[in-house]
Amino acid sequence: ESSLLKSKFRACLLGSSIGDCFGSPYEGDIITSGEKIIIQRYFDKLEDPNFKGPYKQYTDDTAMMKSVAKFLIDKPEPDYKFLAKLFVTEYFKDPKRGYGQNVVEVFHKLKNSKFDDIFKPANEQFLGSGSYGNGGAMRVAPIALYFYNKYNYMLEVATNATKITHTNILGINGALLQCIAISQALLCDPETKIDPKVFCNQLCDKMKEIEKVDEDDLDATQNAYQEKLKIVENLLEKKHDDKLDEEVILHLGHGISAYESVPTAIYCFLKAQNEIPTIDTGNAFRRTIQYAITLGGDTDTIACMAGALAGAYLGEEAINPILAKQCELNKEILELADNLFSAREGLPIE
Ligand code: R7I
Ligand code: MG
Ligand code: MG
Ligand code: MG
Repeated sequence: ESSLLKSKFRACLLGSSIGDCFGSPYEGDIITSGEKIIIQRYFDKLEDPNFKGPYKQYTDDTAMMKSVAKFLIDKPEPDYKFLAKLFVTEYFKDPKRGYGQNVVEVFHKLKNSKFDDIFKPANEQFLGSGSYGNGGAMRVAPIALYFYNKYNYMLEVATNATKITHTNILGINGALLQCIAISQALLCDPETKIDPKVFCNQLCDKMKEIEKVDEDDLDATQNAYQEKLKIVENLLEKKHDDKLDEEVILHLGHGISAYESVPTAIYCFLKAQNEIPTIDTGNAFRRTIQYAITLGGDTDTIACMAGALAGAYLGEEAINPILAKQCELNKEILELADNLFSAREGLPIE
C-alpha cells in the first residue's frame, strides 16, 4: 500500500542520516564496555524531550546521499555527469564534512578536467585499482528505493553511480549489496518478524549472480560478499555474550572499506530486531543505530547503512521524532524522501 511505502522511503533516508549524525562523534573509536554505557546515556538524552543540545551534524555520508537523491528527482533519465557535478559542487561548497582521504582527489580531478570523462579520475585511484572504500555503499539508499521493483536497472544505476568515485570491484559490489539489502528490507512487512536466515540467503543468492565471474578467473574476491553473508548468518545464531561483539569486529570488521562495513551493517540491522543485553530500549530502530555505534570503527557509516535498512523495513512510525529532531538536516531529508517518492509516479510500472 502506497502510504506504507512512502513512510518507508522517509524512514530509510532519515535513518541513513540519523546513523551518520549520531555515529560521527564516535568515528574511529574503539568502544569499551564502559563506553557502551556512555553511548546508552547519549541515546537516552537524545530521546529526552527536555534535552536542549546543539543538533548533531551530518558528514559526507549524508552530503553524498542527498546528491544521489537529487540526481534521481531532477532528471527523468539517469545523468551521471549531472551526479558527478552534484558531488563536486557539494564538496567544494562544504569540504569539511569528513570526506574519505582519497576521494577528494577525484573531486579535484573532475573539476579540473571539466567533467570530460567522469569515470576516469576514479579509475586512477590507488594506482589504477580503484577505491574499495564504503563511499559508494553509504550513499546508495535513494537508488534502492527509487528502483526497488526494477531489479536489473537498479543494479546498473547503482554501479554507475558508484563508479564516479569507486571502481574497485569490492567497492562496487559492496554498494550493490547494500542496495539490494535495502530493496529487500523495503519489501518486508514491518508487522512480521524478519527471518535472518531467509534474509541472508536471499542476499547470498543475489550476490552469487553479481560475483559470478569467468571460471578460469582466479580472482580471490569472487566470493567475497557471499562468504561474509554466511558469517553474518552464523554470528546471528550465536547467543549474545561479552565476547560476541569482538568476534563481530574480528570476522566482519568495522572499517572504512566496503568489505569490512556493509556486511557488518546488515548484521547490525538483523541482530537489532531482537533485544540486545547491552542496549536498553524497546525500539528496534534506535537499537539498530545504537548497536552499530557500539561496535566502534567507522561508526557514522555503519550506523548510516544499518539505519537505512532499519528505516526501509520499519517505516517512519518506528523513529522517535524527538530523536530525529536532533539530526541537522531532518526536515530536508524528509522532504527529499517525499520528492523521491513523488518522482517515481512518472516511472512506467513494471
Ligand atoms: O570510500 P570513501 O568515500 O570514504 C568513505 C568514508 C566513510 O567512513 C565516511 O564517513 C568518511 O569518513 O570516509 O573515500 P576513499 O578515500 O575512496 O576511501 C576511504 C579510505 O579507504 C581511503 O582513504 C583509504 O584509506 C582506504 N582505501 C584503500 N586503501 C588502500 N587501497 C580505499 N581503497 C583503498 C585501496 O585500494
Ligand atoms: Mg562520514
Ligand atoms: Mg572519516
Ligand atoms: Mg565513516
